[in-house]
Amino acid sequence: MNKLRTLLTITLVLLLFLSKAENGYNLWLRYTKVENQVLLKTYQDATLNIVILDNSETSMVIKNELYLGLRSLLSTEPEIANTINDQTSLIIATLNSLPENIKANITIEDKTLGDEGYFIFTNQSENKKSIIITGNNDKGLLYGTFKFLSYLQQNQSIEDINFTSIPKIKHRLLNHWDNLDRTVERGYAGFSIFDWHKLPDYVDPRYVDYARANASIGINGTVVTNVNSNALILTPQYIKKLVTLANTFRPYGIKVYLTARFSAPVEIGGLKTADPTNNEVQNWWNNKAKEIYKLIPDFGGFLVKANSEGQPGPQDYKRTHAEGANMLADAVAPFGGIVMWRAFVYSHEAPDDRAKQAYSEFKPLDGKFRANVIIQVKNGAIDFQPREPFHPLFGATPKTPLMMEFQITQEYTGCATHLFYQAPLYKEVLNADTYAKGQGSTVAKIIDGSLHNNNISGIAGVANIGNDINWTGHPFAQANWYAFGRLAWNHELTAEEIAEEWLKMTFTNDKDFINAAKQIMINSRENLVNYMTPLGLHHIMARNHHYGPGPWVDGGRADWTSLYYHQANDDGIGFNRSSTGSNAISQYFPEVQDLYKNIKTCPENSLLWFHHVSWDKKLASGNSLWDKLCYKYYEGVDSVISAQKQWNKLEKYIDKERFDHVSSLLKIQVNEALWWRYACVLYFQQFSKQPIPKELEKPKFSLEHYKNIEHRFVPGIKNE
Ligand code: GCV
Repeated sequence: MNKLRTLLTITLVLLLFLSKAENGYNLWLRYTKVENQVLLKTYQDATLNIVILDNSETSMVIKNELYLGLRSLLSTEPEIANTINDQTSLIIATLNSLPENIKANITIEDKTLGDEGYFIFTNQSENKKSIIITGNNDKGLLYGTFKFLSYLQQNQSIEDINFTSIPKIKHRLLNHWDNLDRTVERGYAGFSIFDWHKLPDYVDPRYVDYARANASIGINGTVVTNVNSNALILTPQYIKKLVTLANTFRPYGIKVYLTARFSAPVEIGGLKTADPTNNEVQNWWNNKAKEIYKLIPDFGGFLVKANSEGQPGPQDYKRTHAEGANMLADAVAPFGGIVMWRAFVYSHEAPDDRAKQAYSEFKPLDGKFRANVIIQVKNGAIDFQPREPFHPLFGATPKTPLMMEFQITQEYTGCATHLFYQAPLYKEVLNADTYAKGQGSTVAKIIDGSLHNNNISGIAGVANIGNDINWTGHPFAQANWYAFGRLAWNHELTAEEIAEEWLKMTFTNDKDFINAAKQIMINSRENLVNYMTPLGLHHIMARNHHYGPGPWVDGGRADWTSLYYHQANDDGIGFNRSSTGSNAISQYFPEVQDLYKNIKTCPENSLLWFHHVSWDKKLASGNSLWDKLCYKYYEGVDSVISAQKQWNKLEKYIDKERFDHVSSLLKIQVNEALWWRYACVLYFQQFSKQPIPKELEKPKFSLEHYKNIEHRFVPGIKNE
């Protein structure tokens, strides 16, 4: 308790110091003074009397956050007490500890709030109005407190506030692809924030701010190690280090999870096999689980990447993914742990279309997993592309819960130099209709467990966090972390609502700024698709680091080349996944097949994902495919240039540091969008053998020039 108190104090001091410079460290928790604050107007007193009727570690966190938030937002010192008196204007208490006279005014059934939900309302008793934040337990109070603060940050009216919120998804996790040496696979914001070398004794105050940020958006779990995992993390030395992280995050409602290397019993356990049907192997994992839970009683469980991209797995012993997952599930089940088993499996030795392989592997295993296993599925069947149709596994396994894996970090979408707001992408997938149980069977309803009545549900986002001062490299990349958390809590929110909240709390409440910046964010997704991979193109990025265009990438593993995906030749371009091609389309329910199967009616934005289309084919818009492809690449660049112009008009509204930072990155983005456009148009022109429409600007350089642009030491991969 004392240690935590000291840590919180250090954090407070650090925050006050850091908040002087607008370097982005404070994320959306800036808590700058809000003029004409409605709270003060409503309560008409300069002092806020707050009572927190709880004594847990989480309550201490709540107290600190309120103090930090209110004293900056309102420029007034809040008084925080343990007993209610006439002056009390804000009461934070669990339903159990609320005084009876207040409880009597609550109509909502307490049990409907679940473990994490909260209820904020205005209580009127004896001429005195007060705001009550309540829930079944202290986690709900914490989430409610952050919500309350966000009302103030956004200067929203809290007059007669009455707001209930319950998360729709149970496990809301970040996945860190962070290595123990602090490099971050596909990370573009510096090194890992987890300093394993100095753990367990040095508790970086940044861990607390990380936990605050996550708690403020409802994230309740973190997998702190890379899915390409290192068995070392399961040794006693590292488990001890993990204890410090677990203890630091616990008051914020965040559980820690680990990735489990399937071959660990051999690598660190001295066994000769990791075969999941072997008794010694099972015992090894059972004992490992016991060892972890003894030190971390609320340890969340394991995330596993098996038999994928060279990772070991049950298939090394001719066992199925279900046999592998169940062994680990049995080890953690007595302690309430879960296993998140990834469906990201494909092999270049398999003759089939990569897009089909996960479904082919997992669909037959439906119903064969233990109750505490959840299959983690990427949003699309290839790999986090700027646009992919939803993964065909969604809806296909009624007896097996599936969780979503989104990528927050921008591996294929401009690393940390492109302004790319991902909520529109996330929403497109969540809202997609799988037709698994007729119309309205959205992906969202599958992952929240409501469609198939699963008792476990989850969503994961591959983190974009590093030790850069602003956490995410690009200032706007913070919005993707924020949006992920908000949608994990409530997938019904719109991309616009989330952008607006984030902008207000991160920059300013000025309406003109919000409207303009929101437009830039919302448009950024389609702009990026247009200048990178329009009309359903995919995976045509540079080899390995995936930074910049590489439609010419060939050689080595076929399914890691661009030629495999775009299939451009003299006849046309695109991957034929219809019944005359790989027939990947057959993995979807009939209504979805109907949408995509016909080249004439397939939505243009997914055309080349499903069809090989001739260059001269007239599209619905009236253009030939070749002309349309060119127009799209040009439109993408033009829209980024106009976003840049819009941004440049916003200088007067915000601080110079962050304005300049974004301006410089937009310059890079414009140049890189041009690089993408010319490289792709010139490359594909070799096959179309047609001129670029004459009204479009001609490329300044030859294709060779673009092919020769080489980037060394791109972050996020092992560089040589
Ligand atoms: C962690 C892609 C990425 C890899 C990543 C893999 C995965 O292939 O390029 O870096 O590995 O996805 O999700 O496992």
